[in-house]
Amino acid sequence: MDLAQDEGAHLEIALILVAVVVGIALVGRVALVLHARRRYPIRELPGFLSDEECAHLIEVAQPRLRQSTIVSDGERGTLDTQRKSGSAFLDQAGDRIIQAVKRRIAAATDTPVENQERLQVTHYHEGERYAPHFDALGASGLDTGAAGDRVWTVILYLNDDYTGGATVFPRLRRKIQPSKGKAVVFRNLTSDCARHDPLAIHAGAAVHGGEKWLSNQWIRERRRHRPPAGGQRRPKKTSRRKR
Ligand SMILES: O=C(O)CCC(=O)C(=O)O
Repeated sequence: MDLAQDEGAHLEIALILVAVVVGIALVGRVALVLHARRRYPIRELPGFLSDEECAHLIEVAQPRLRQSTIVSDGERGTLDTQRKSGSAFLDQAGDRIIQAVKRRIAAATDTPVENQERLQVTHYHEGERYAPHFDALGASGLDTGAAGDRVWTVILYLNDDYTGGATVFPRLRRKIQPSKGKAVVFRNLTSDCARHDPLAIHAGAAVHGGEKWLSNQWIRERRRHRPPAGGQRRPKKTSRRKR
């Protein structure tokens, strides 16, 4: 074998080794993502809301929209470039449509209505988005109080006449395509509620054309509101859950 042949053989062996290493890394990556997807199911419920319900939520929210904020370093109400949108929390008192939507969410998630926060409606203009984040408040250092943290998130898509704006779960390599009336349900906490689930990180991708409307229902570990006067009271908790 002359020198040129020798070098050629070495190059071939090196290329084969690189291909084997890259192949193993890719297969490993795919296996990890498949495992993560199996461990972390996301439910998609098409047709969860009617067109009338979607229109109603937008109509009630529109005059109440304020620039969206995030929870950061244990503080609520922080303005931050990672979340660009407008949003409004809606009261259910006296609104039969919102009450019906909340009851449906409670039934779909097998959780009490009393554990729900107020419904939030979010509106994105073209170019706006929400960078990857956790909905669990403990993940941002907030003291979550007696109701505990946000166990579940239910996203409701209120329109779909825009481009871009998918909901993305980067660690699952999963993109949820919004469609009007669809609900998406995912869990924010580990099964023992001790901390946030790292797979729950998600984002609202930038809207490329048009405007995007959605609603968030966050569901806490325990009830949030006092029962009406004369109603049954739960015994007071004496110890806080570790988080
Ligand atoms: O815009 C989206 O698709 C996701 C919204 C979201 O994650 C949120 O509002 O917390």
